[in-house]
Amino acid sequence: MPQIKLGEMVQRLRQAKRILVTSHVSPDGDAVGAVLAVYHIIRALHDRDVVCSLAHPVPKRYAWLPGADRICPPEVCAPPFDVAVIVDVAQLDRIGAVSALLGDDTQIIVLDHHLETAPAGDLAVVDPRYAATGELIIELMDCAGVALTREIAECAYVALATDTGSFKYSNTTERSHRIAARLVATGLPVAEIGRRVFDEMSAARFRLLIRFVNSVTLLDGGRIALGTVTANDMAESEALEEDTEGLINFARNIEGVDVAMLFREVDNHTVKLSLRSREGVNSAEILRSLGGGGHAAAAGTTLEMPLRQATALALRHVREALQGTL
Ligand SMILES: [Mn+2]
Repeated sequence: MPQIKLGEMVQRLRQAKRILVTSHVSPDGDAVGAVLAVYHIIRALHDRDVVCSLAHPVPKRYAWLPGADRICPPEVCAPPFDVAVIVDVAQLDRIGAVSALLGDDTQIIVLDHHLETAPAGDLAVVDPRYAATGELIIELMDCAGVALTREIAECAYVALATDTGSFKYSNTTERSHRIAARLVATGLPVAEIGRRVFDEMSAARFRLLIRFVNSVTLLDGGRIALGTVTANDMAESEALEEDTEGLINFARNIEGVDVAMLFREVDNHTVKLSLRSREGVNSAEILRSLGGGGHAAAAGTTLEMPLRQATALALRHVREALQGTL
């Protein structure tokens, strides 16, 4: 019953005095877009204190979004907050250092669309049928009776366009397009947004892309594509963490590949693993026993072990999952 809960969320937002809005570490387009759309919606409800904070910096490709300059690192935000709105994630350990801003009296409101059975929070709408948290937030906006502005539209459009891979992933629904149509109708420059968000890349990202592509190997008759980004690749390319976003898609797009794996070595004992899979193979399920989360088609986790060990372990899980599938 999302509508009933959304109504209750609006009530709580109206009554709140000081509101914190946040999302997950390593923020992507949906995280940044949803945080900022919620920010503009709350500001339209009342002009009370609203603080946006993310544990990691906003990636450059989203820095032009209206309000992005208001997103602060948690160190410079002063609690207390009576309400915290957490978007695009449902677990408090995923908001990183921002969790230090939550007090015992802070009411936690969660809005998310990832597969999640036990969301944190006093009030949560978690519905994996939504392609992006940005979609849910437009429903929150309607529920609150807030008029759609160009600012809200830009933020929600980026959320929606990134999480649906430009409206081409299987999570894209009729609702995604209907919402997008409303957003575009506010006069959005879709070509310019598309260029900024999807096409443009820094020279550092290009150098990293070359290294990543060279690392990709095809295993098990081409069903598994495995690529690696080492700490050395990052340093030599002078790349930022945000430059790794989407690299895995090049591996996933190879004909015949059922599962693409990207291992990113953070340091000697930490590896970030991303998984992408075709329909019929559930990435989130594969990574569940490895502490991961996400969607059926795209999931990720962090493995606290050296790269070689992480690769062997994850590969074993993927191979087990592929056994018995065609
Ligand atoms: Mn999302």
